[in-house]
Amino acid sequence: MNNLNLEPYWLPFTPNRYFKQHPKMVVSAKGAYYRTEDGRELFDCLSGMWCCPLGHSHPKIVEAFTRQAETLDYSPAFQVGNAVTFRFAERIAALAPPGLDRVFFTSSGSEAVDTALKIALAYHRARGEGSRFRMIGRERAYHGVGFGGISVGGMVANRKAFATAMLPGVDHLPHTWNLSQMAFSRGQPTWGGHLADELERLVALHDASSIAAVIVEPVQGSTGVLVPPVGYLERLREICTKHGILLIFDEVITGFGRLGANFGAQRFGVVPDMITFAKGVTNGTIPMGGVIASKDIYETFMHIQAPAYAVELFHGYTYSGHPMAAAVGHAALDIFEQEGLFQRARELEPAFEAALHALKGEPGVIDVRNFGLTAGVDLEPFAGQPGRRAFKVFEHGFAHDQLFRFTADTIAMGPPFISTPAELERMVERLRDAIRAVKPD
Ligand code: PXG
Ligand code: PLP
Repeated sequence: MNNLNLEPYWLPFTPNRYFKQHPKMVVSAKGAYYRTEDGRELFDCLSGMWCCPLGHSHPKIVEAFTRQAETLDYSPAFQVGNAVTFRFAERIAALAPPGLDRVFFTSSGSEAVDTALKIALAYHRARGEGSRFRMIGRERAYHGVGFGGISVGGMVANRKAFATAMLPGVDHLPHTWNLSQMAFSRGQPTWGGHLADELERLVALHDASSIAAVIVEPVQGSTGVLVPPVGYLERLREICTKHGILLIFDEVITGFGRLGANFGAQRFGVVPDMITFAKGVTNGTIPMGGVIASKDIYETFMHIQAPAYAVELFHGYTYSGHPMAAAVGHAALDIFEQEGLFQRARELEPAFEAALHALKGEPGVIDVRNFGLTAGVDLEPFAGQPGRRAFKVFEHGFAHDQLFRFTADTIAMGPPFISTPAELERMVERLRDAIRAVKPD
């Protein structure tokens, strides 16, 4: 690859100048490992970017992919259907909590979020409550990079350059992380459930009649795995119900077994009005996302005052319900089911938790959080060098056969469900080595 031209490709969410000086390249992947150019195997500590829980190149997925490509590689998304996609919607609906059983497909999580926000607006309008236009997001949320997603999102770097183009009328709940109250919590923190009452404050400020939806990740993933305090999601549900506000769970990371249940909704026992999903639905092999809406939402659209030949929702993508993605998704669901992998994720959780919390006391480790097969390890930033410490841990890991993921000075972990306890143990030990090794510039 010495003569590879690195210039034309503009990498997403990557320091392009640094990368092109110090490229990190992988050439293939199998199971829970990537192979590097120099022939080393890297353990996939974040399951790709949270999207490959079954590992890479699973033979059943390769087979489904090939068969579908030979049978029906594409079919128009609008006005035409195919059985592979209809059956896939049925299977996704069956995995969702009762009452959530209508599936709209997109190609990514960002599109899923924008779709859910648009459904919320159009739903209220169809019910004669068009005054409900406000969206409530949360600080430290990641809802993708569409204009809707960055508006309800809570990451300043993703917002500041685009401030003039945000959705109008968006407000934010406070995030729930508090170092002094919950450092080194295992599972859900016991402090912080009361922070959901901030929603009542926003309702009092804006009036319920102007609020369309609240969107939250059950566990905030991208900003370092922030686990909801005990009682928090339940309280959000109560307040939304009381005021006729739709509750959207963005389960792009937490869906499809990551929390040891079908969705976070089931693990937490809280049922939203819509769930957004992506990533694990196809094991990351083909891009796919979507929205699972309640039957009530769907039926509202089916009862609009218009003839049956009129389109009910003016929204959709060229690749909505792509048959290749649906076929691969069927194979992924088959494997999840046949190998009991959501259950396995749940079973791996205690050992994963114990190994990670044993990092307490290592240099600069100020917090460890975990839930399901997700975890965040916070490092004290090097003085005057925010983000540098975690970046160096990432580079140390790359040199020592672990593909870590970092955000600011947090290391995020989300290993494949097929990981063995020994692999999880080794991943954490390599993290320990890296944390001990890195020094300020
Ligand atoms: N919602 C949530 C909750 C997400 O985590 C998106 C929406 C957007 O999905 P797409 O498919 O448009 O990227 C996400 C994506 C990380 C990481 O390292 C997380 C995401 C993407 C890339 C990296 O935590 N989450
Ligand atoms: N831009 C142009 C010019 C298009 O014709 C289309 C779709 O037909 C799009 C954007 C949207 O693309 P997609 O449906 O893949 O989101």
